[in-house]
Amino acid sequence: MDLVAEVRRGKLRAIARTISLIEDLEPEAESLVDALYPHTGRSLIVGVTGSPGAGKSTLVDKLITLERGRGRKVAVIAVDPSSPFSGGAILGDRLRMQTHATDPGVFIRSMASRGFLGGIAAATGDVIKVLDAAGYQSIFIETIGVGQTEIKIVELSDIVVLVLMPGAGDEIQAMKAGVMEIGDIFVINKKDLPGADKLLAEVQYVLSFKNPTGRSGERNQSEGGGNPVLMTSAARDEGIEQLHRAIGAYAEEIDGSGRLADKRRFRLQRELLGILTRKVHELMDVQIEVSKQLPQWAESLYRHRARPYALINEQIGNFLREKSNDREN
Ligand SMILES: Nc1nc2c(ncn2[C@@H]2O[C@H](COP(=O)(O)OP(=O)(O)O)[C@@H](O)[C@H]2O)c(=O)[nH]1
Ligand SMILES: [Mg+2]
Repeated sequence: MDLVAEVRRGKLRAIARTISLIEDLEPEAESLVDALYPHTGRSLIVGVTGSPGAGKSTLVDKLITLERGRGRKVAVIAVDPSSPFSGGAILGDRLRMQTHATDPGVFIRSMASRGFLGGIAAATGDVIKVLDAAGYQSIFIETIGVGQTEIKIVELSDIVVLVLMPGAGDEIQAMKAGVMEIGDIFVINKKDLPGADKLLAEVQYVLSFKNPTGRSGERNQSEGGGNPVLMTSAARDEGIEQLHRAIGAYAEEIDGSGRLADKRRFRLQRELLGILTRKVHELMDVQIEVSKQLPQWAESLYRHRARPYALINEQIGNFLREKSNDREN
C-alpha cells in the first residue's frame, strides 16, 4: 500500500496511520511528511485557543456545521499538552463534536503530549501537513492558551481565534500573559451569561492599546482592518454565522495584503530551525552521549572541577574532530 497516495486520496485509515507514525516519532515519518509536502499549502489553518471551559469545542462543532454546509472538508486537531495522560478535556472535545462523528468529510484527532512536551508543536505541524495534503480545506487546532508550548502550537495557525467567557475572573490575567498578542479574532462566548458586556468593554480597551492607530477592536466584525471582536453563544447557536464570516473575511484580508504569505514564510523559518535544532541535538546525543554524560558534567561543575563554557566547548571540539576524522577515513 502506498501510504502517500492513499493520504492524498483522503483515505481515513492512511491518514490516521501516518499521524500515528508522526506521533510515535517513527523514522519513516520524515520521508512521509517530505513526500506529502509538495501537496500542502491549500488549507486554511485556524487556531482556537482560550481557557478550559470557554466553549472552544462547542464553537468548533458549530463552525464545522457551517463549513460542511458549504461543502468544505474539515479537520480538527485537539491538542492538550498539559495533560500527558490525555485527561478529561480531550474526551470532552470528542463528545462536543460528536455531531460530526459519522461524517466522512470531518476528521477529528486528539493529541496528548505523551511526555514529549517539546516535540508536540513539531508533531502538530507535521500532522497539519498530512491533513492539508489529504485535502481538508479547513483545519481547526484547538488548544488551551496558557503556556509556551500552547502558544507555539497556536502559532502554527494562519488565524488565531481567542475564546473568552464572562465570569472566569482570570480572563484579563490571560490577556496580560501575552495571549492577547497572538489573537487575530476575539470571541466572547457565553454571551448568555452575566458579565459578557463588561468583558466586551475590557477586551476592546486592551485592544485599543494593541492597535493604537484606530484599526482596533472598537469596530465590529466584518468591517475589515484590526481585530474583530464578536459575541457568541455556542451552546445556543447564536453569533456563529457572524464568527464564520469574520474568519472568512479575515482570511481574505490577510491573503490580499500579503500578511498570510509573510506569516507562512516566518512559520517555515521557525519550523526549519526547530528541525535543525532537534537534529543537531540528536546527532550530539548519539556521538557524545549527551544525555548519559550530563549528570557527570553537572557533577564536575558542582565540585568546581570544570567550568560551564569550557566544558561544552571542549565537548563540541571533540565532536567536530571526530566528525572530520570520520570523513578522512
Ligand atoms: N451558558 C453557556 N454555556 C456554554 C456555551 N458554550 C459552551 N457552553 C458550555 O460550556 C462547557 C464547556 O464547553 P467546551 O466547548 O467543552 O469548552 P472548551 O473546554 O473551551 O472546549 C460545556 O458544558 C458547554 O456546553 C454558551 O454559549 N453558553
Ligand atoms: Mg475543548
